[in-house]
Amino acid sequence: MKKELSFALNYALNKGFQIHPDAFKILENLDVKKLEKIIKEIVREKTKQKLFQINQDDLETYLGIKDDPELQNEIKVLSDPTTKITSGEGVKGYNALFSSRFNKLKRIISDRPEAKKLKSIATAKTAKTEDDMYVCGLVTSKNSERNITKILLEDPSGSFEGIIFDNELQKSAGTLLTDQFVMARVGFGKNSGLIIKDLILPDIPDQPKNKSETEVYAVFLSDLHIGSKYFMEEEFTEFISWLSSPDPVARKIRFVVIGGDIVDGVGIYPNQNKELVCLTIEEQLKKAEDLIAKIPKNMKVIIIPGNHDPGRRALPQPAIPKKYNSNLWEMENVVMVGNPSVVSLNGVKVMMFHGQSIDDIVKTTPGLSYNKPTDVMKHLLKARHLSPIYGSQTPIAPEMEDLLVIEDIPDIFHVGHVHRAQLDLYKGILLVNSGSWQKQTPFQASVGMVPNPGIVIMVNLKTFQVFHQNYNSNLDNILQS
Ligand code: D5M
Ligand code: FE
Ligand code: ZN
Repeated sequence: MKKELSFALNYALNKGFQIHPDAFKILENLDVKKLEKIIKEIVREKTKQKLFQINQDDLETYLGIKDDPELQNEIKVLSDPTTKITSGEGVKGYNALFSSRFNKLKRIISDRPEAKKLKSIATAKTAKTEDDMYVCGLVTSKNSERNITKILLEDPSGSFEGIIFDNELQKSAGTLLTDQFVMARVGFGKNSGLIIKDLILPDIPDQPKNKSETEVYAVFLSDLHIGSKYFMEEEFTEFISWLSSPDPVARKIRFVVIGGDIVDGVGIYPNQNKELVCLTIEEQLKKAEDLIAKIPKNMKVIIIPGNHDPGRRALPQPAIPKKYNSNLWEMENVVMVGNPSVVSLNGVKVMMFHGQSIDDIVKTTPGLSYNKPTDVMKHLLKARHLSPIYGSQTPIAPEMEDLLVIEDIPDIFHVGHVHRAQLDLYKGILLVNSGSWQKQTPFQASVGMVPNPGIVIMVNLKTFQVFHQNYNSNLDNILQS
C-alpha cells in the first residue's frame, strides 16, 4: 500500500472511523497528493454529524463524482445501413442505385416552389415553348471550354446537354460533382439547344433544432488509428482517464461518439506494416477494447467504422463485424453501427459519417481543400448526399437503395477521415470534424497534409455550446473554426 494511503487510513481509524471496502477502492485510485486533505475534511464533517463510517457515497459527494440521476443518456439508432445492405449485382445494382438516388432527391427537391413546374427531360426537349422550364437529374459530365460550360444531365426519361453562358453560373457549375443531383431552369436558345439559366441544389431548409432536456455533453472523436506507431496512446489514455475525473464537464458527459478509423488496420495502404506496432486486426481491436472499457459505464459509446477498420470497404459500410472482437459488441454501454448512421442522443440528431468521399471531392472541386473539411461538409449537405462521385477513389457498393442520400436533417453532422479538427455551422447544423489521435504519418508528410491530432471536441446537447481540450504538446496544434 502507498504510504500516503496508509497515512490517510490510519488517520481515520485513529479517529474511530470505519472505512467501507467500496470507499477504499475509490481512495486507492485518487491522486496521493490530495488524499490527506480529502480524508481530514471528510472526518471533520462526519464527526460533526456523529456518523463514524466513511462510505462510497461520502467520497463521491465530496469529489463531486456522484452520478446525477437527472442526466439522461437515451440513445436511439435512427438509421444504420448494417441490416439494410443487399448489394445488387453489376449493371442491375448500378441502375437501381442511381434510380433510388434520383427518386429520393426528387422527393426532397419537390418541397421547393420551382418544383411545381418540373418536367421530365424527354418532355422538356420536345416542348414547343418560349418559356423557361425546370428539369432535374444527375450530372453525368461537365466540361468548360472557350468561355462556355456544358453539362450533361440525366433523368429516367433521357438526357440532354445544357449550355451555360453566364459567368457566375459557370462558376457554380464548376463546383458540381459528377453524379450529383441538381435542378436546372432551362430555356431554348436561338439555335434550338437548351440553355441552363439557373442551377438549384436540394440543400437544407430552415428548421427548428432538437435539444436535450438536460445539460448533457457528447464527446466527438475519430481516427484513433490504434495499432499504428503514430497513435498518440499516452495522450489518448490521459483523456480516457479524465472521463472518470471529478471535473464538472466530465461529470456531465453521457455520450462518446467515435467516427471511424478506430484501428489502423492491416494492408490498407502499401507498406503499412512498417508503421504498425500491432500487426493483426485482432490485436489492434483488443487494445481498442481495453481503452473503451475504461470509459465510465454511464457514458454510451457509439462506434462507426472507417476505411481502416475491418469489414467491407465500400460505402455504405456495415458495423465492424462481431467476428473480429465480440467483446466490443457485448459491452453494455457500446453501440456498434455502420457508416453512415444517424443516432438520436437525448433527442439530438447526430449524423455520423467517416468522410471517405472528401478525398475525391477536394481533388475535383475548385475552392475546396483538406485544410477546411467543414467546407466540404457544407458541400455534401447542399447536395444532400454523402458521397456523390461514383467510380473514383471512394468505393461505393451498388446497393438497391441509395443509403448515402441525406434524407433526415441532422442537428449535428460528425465527420473524420482527414485528421483536421474543425468546427462550423451551416443552416443551424453544427459541423464537427473531430480530427484524429494519430500524429502525421510519413505519407501525410510527403503530400503536405498537416493533421491537428489530440483535440477533443465536446458539445453541450442542451445549449450547443462547444468546448475543446488539446492533448497535444505542440503549441501550433489548434482547433480551427
Ligand atoms: O486518411 C487520412 C487522409 O490521408 C485521407 O485524406 C486519405 C489520406 N491518405 C493517408 N494515407 C494515404 C495513402 N497511403 N494513400 C493515399 N491517401 C492516403 P486515413 O483514412 O486516416 O488513412
Ligand atoms: Fe483516419
Ligand atoms: Zn480514414
